[in-house]
Amino acid sequence: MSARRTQVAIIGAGPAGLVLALALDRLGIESVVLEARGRDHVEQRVRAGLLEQNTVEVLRELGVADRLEREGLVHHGIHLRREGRTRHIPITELTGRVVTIYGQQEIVKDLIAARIERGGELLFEVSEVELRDLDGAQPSVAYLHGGARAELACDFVAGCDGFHGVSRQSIPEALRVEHEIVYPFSWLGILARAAPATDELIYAWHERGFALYTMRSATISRLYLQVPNDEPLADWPDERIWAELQVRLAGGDGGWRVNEGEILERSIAPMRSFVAEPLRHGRLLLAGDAAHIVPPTGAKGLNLAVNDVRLLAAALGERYASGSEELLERYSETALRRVWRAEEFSNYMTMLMHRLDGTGFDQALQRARFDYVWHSQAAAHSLAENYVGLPARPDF
Ligand code: RFL
Ligand code: PHB
Repeated sequence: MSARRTQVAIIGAGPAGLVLALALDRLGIESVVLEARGRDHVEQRVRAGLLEQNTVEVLRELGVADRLEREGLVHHGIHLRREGRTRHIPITELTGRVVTIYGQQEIVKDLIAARIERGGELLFEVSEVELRDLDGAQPSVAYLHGGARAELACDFVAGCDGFHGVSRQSIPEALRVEHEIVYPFSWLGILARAAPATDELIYAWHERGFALYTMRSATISRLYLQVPNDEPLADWPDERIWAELQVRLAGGDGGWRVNEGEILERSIAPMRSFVAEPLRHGRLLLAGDAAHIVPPTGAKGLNLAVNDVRLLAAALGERYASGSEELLERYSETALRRVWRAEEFSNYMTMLMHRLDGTGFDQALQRARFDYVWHSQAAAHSLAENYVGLPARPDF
């Protein structure tokens, strides 16, 4: 058994854990990142794609945005479509801010490369991770790596291990409150070798179900379809996926079509809203999907993870610079403010855009909300401001 020590043990090398490691490094705080999966796996995992300006600014400050700035696609608006009619939301005109399309796995590659280049520790394929003595002044993390057991003593543990990680479960149930909505639908997502037939994202409501047209580059499209929960992927051969996308995304002008191509990746993800409170238990601090999940309709999950660690790095920075734990004590409350804003917006976008099987009342409310966004500048402005992300502040 090897025994070692660091200042902050970071569990998980997703966007939250990696951004935190680089931010702490900038502040002269040492950390070790422990990741369950292999490097290839985390670098290939296809997930988010839409970054708020706040997120890009954090990555830029950390010196990891060069490739993002070369290859990312800057967008100034989105299209909402329903029954063949399209409402353009001119995000930049309304808010002065932009969003950027750049794949999460590309960010993860850039973050891992920077971590290794800067000489920080990052262990892959770590198993049997166990958090110990979180209540005391001397917590530690026990784990298995390369066939050997090890124990890492630390001052703080950052739980950045996603929704299925061990960190959140390490908070005693009696001290944890969990809020959850499980939606009665999932998203089937594909990545395809096809030039996007749209310059901006299209969110489409359709009586057969929601569809989203997004992209990764000038030659790669990313598309999503609302499907029932527990839908077998085997029921969706290529032809069915494309036919459904053509129907659901169709515009009013008959000639326009989704560009089809080789499907490079496909998966089905459930839709959930989830918040665990508080984000702090003793020396354990949760960040990102480990503490909260939003349905992807609002494109907020990765952005929230980065915002959590922006606030957490500042709080740990103050702790090591002055000994004051004031910001750390407020971390949970501060981070949860933006989390709940994003939970509200993601739920709103989800309920606005999906096919609902509920009562006629729910469907009529949905239509009323849609008409409001359609005809009101104030409603469009509110949607744009939430979508682009409210500016980052020290307390939000
Ligand atoms: P992650 O990315 O899940 O990383 C957690 C890491 O922890 C590791 N791990 C462990 N390591 C050590 N010990 C253990 N016991 C461990 N258990 C787990 C895991 O292997 C993993 O490497 O969480 P993080 O860093 O908090 O990042 C969150 C984001 O990944 C997530 O919120 C987004 O992908 C959500 N999301 C989107 N967010 C956006 O901001 N914009 C989008 O456009 C967007 N689109 C999406 C999305 C998520 C989707 N899916 C698949 C759920 C689209 C989809 C379809
Ligand atoms: C994506 O590009 O994968 C994406 C974009 C916007 C969303 C969800 C996913 O709302």
